[in-house]
Amino acid sequence: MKRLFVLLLFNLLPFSTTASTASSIIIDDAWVRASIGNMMHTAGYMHITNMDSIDHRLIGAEIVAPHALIGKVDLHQTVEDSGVFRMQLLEEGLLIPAGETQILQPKSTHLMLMELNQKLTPGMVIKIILRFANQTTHTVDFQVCKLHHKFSCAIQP
Ligand SMILES: [Cu+2]
Repeated sequence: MKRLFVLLLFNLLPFSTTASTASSIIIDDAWVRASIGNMMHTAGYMHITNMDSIDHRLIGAEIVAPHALIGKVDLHQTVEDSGVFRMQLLEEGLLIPAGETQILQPKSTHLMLMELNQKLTPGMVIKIILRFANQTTHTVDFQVCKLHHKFSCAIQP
């Protein structure tokens, strides 16, 4: 029986090697800005580090928890156009070059949480699935924080 178990483990090894592609992406400082007033949209931020030797691309995200929270998530970038800040959809997703970190932060690249059915208040934790072009996913806990310049209340991993 013990021998069979060892054999099974060996059989599983090739799979775990494949799955390591997912862990080559490291997410830190994930937080979502608390809702302002009656706005039913807000933004999410994080640092995405690609430890891999090949580029990766974040192509989508969706809210998975809390269960009662409904909303749509897009990838946006903020661009300045003659002194006016506008948000643009990143239609081709966000490239995370090999060995580099992409920083999603206020007035820059962000996750846009829209059409929310409830307000997000400090202390809440929103679970979001990040989808990458190589078909791997990453489920990340985003701490809801008040907006504070260059500060996030995100839980350090
Ligand atoms: Cu936006």
